[in-house]
Formats: sequence, structure tokens, C-alpha cells
Amino acid sequence: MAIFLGLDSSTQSLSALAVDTASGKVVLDESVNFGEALPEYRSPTGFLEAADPRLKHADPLLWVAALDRLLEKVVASGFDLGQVRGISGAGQQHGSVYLGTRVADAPRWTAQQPLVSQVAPLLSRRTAPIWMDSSTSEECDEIAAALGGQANVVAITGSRAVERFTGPQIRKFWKSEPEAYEKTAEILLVSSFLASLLIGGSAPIDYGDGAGMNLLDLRTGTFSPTLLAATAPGLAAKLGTPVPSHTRVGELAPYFVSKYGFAEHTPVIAFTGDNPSSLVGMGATEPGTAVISMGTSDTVFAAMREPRTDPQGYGHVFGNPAGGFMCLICFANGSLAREEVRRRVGLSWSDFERAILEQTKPGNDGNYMFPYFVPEMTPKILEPRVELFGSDAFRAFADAPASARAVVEAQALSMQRHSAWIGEHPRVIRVTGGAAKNRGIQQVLADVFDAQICTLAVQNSSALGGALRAAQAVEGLPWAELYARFVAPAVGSAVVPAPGVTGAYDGLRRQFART
Ligand code: ADP
Ligand code: XUL
Repeated sequence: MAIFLGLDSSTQSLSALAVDTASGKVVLDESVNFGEALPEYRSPTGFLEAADPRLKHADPLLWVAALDRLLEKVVASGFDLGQVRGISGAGQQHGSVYLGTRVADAPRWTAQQPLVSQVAPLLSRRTAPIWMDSSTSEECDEIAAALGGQANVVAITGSRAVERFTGPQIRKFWKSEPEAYEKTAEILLVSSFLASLLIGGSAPIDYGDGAGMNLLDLRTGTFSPTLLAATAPGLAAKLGTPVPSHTRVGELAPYFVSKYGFAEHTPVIAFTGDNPSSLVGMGATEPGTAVISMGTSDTVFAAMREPRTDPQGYGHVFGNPAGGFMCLICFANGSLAREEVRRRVGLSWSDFERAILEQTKPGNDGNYMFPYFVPEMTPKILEPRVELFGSDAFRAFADAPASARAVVEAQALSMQRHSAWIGEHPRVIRVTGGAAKNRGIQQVLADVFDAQICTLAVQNSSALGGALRAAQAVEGLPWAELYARFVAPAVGSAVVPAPGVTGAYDGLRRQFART
């Protein structure tokens, strides 16, 4: 029996999932919701309130406290962490943590104190900008100008300079707080921060998540000197050297051994971004299988052999943790927009599902919504913008079923429009994330993409991806074997397009084309 643990520090929660490679079973699935479990961090949906809607920062200590909280919960459930033979995991992408003392140079974690009080004195910046932040347009323009245009940034990094990416965020920090930047010895991504906590050292950034920084040269796998220079002075020394995702970055710190009963010398494999990790957890590391992930953000992604880029500039190329590349398009108005609609019209999730499946029909009788409750990156909309077109009741948010369908139809159509550049029409799309279990959402996706939608038996694909990556790196098991054991479609999960609906979205398509 060999047990491998995957962690996923996402926007709203930290999860742990363990697989037993001998039995092919998931033997642990626990999580801690940040808002519910740690209200003292005043982050009900994982980030701090700010007056400016473009500013989205989180308290990195929340993520540290959640790690102790989660492991306490796992031990209390009776699970023996001493069986774990390897750990990997993932973090929400692009977010960055700033330390005045490198973790490698900090005192060894002591089990006499909670981790959070040992990490707090290391921070050189109290907050961590996260992927939802869209406050760095000026810095993006400056970086693009220094490179001679966005096309050159795309050619090196696989993405235009975009607001949420780490490079523009670092530049803003340097410009606004030069002294604090100067005192920063180490900048970590959420993923490498988690791995650093586990090893009690400085864990390197992997190619999967590193590609979301506007700093990594995709061809060489190193940080580009031109981009580093265009971003902030002295940056190379603060970032370390990026590594392939299967790299063993160290072994678990004694803190976790004595506190939670892990075995000594448990290997820790590089952490990656939540989307690259989901690519593994969805069994989609070979080209041909598209994935839609609906967590806090909605993302559409797929493996790619060669890095191809989006001519419109919204898509990104990241490292595929199994080697090669993946493309990804991200939408900020995912679950938070669906939740906001649900709140305004007072529907439970099951009502929401029924509204779509039973009370409305494709095309929504001409009731359309631009669902930009928070600033959006795809398409780029910096000021929140919610507009309703259609009947009077609908426009007054007084038609609950039509509101539920309208937000989901708009999201699905936007995903389809902005992923068309990938080229192939996917016949089957695998869906994951908190909203993926919603049959109404699945049906709209099937209708809009004209594709079969299927869910997998294991829901938490990013944490599963972490566990599978640890198994692959430590035991050398082939991906195909791991997928055969853990990445099975849920029985009876396939949802197919309703007959004759393709024309139903023409009105909404025209409305979108005008934006
Ligand atoms: P993240 O990984 O980004 O923290 P999750 O994948 O855990 O997010 O998804 C959380 C989201 O799932 C919640 O914000 C909620 O809106 C959504 N969700 C939960 N249940 C349902 C449901 N039945 N239908 C639609 N959305 C749901
Ligand atoms: C991807 C992105 C989000 C975050 C949070 O580019 O910004 O999907 O990874 O999940």
C-alpha cells in the first residue's frame, strides 16, 4: 500500500486528498473553508475587502493558519498521516507572497508554536495580491512598452502582460513601496509558498505555475532576463530558479512529523498552479480532452503539444505538469457571479438547477445578461458592469428562473467564444470545480458547446492532481496507469446537447458581438 497526499490552496478553501495507489481508492478528502473556519482573517470569500473593486489582496497568514487547521482536522478524523509516502499540491495561480527573510534562512519551525506566529515575522508585505486583482494596467503597459509591444511579451511568456500575473504585480509593489521591495529577500507564488511551509525551506517555482508570471521564457524554462529587467530591479535574486513540476523539492519539516505524525523524510514534490494540477486530476495531460473548471473562477483549458497563442490576447500558455504545455482562458465572473444572482433572486442551488432545467428554455426568451459583477479579464472589463436585456420583470431582477439561466448562458457563451482559437471543436468536455455538479449548468454547457459534458468520480481535481503527481514522481508510475485507477467518469454523468438548440443562442451571440 502506498498513500500519496495532494493539497490544494484555492481561493476559498484548503483541501487535502489522499490516494492509495495499491487499492485505487481515494482514502482521504477533507477541506477547510477559509471564511467559515477562520473568520478572524475577515476574508469570507478568501480575500480582504477593499474600497477599490480592482484591488484584491489576501492575508497570506490565512493560508498558513489553514494548513495547521486542516492537518488537525485530518488527524481528528482518525486518518494516519504516517502512511503518506509523498506530498504534492497546488495553489491558486498568480498570487504572490513577499518575505524579508527567505524561508531557507528562517529559524527551523518549532512545534512549540503555531506555524502562523513563526511565519508572520518573515513577511515584508502584509498582504498578497491574488489572481482577482486588476489594478496593474499601468504596469502592464510599461512592461509591454519596455519589450517593444505586447506581441513580444506573448512570444516569450505565452501571454500578454496581464493585470493579475505576478510580474506586473511585483512591478506595482516596487513602484509603490520601494523600501519594502528592497527589503524583500524572497517572492513566492501561493504554490511555492505552501511547499516552502511544508519543507521549512525555500521551494522553487515550477514551470506550470511559473508560466503565469509574465516572467518565464517558455522556450528555455528560465526567467527571461529581459522581462526581469522590465519588471523590477534585482528581481532575479528574489525568485530563485524555476524547476520541472516533477522535481523533489525537499522533505517534510520535523514540525509536521512531531505535530501530525507524518513519517520522517516524507518527500515533497514541487507544487504547481491549481489549473495545471487539475489538468492532471482530470486525466487531460494529453491533447484532445478539454476541461472546464468552475471553482471561484471559471477556466477552460487543454493540453497542447506546441505553445500556440490566442490572437485576441486573452488566452495563456502554461507548463503542463506532465511535460509540454497547456492553454487556458480564465473568467473572473464564475461562481461569484452565479452566487450573486442566486442571492439577489433568492434561489437555493437546487432551485437554481430546476430553474434552468425545468422553468426556462435555451435562449431564455430573449432575456440576456452581461454578468460582470467584479472586474473581468476575459473580455477585459475593468469596472463591474451588470446589464440586463429583455422583459421588464427580468430587467428588475424579478424573474428568478430567467436570471439563473441568463447568467449561465452568458458565461457559457463567453467561454465558447473565447476558447474558439484553440482550434478543435471538443466533442467531450470534462467539468470540475464546485459548480460542476449542477446539472442545469452542465446542460447549458452541452447546448452552447454542442458537446457531451462529463464529470469524474473524484470531484476535487486540483488536490487529486497533487496526489497523482506525488505518486508519479515518487513511485514512477505511468500516467496512464494512474488515470485508469483514479480518473474514472462518474457513472451516468454524461449530459448531451438538447436536440435543435444551436440556433437558440444567436440573439445572445449578436448581443455579445456588440460588446
Ligand atoms: P475554489 O477551488 O475556487 O475555492 P470550488 O471549486 O471549491 O472553488 O467551488 C466553490 C464554488 O462552488 C462556490 O463558490 C459555489 O458558488 C459553487 N457551488 C457549490 N455548490 C454548487 C451548486 N450546486 N451549483 C452551482 N455552484 C455551486
Ligand atoms: C488562472 C486564474 C485562476 C486562479 C484561481 O489564470 O487566474 O483560475 O488560478 O483559481
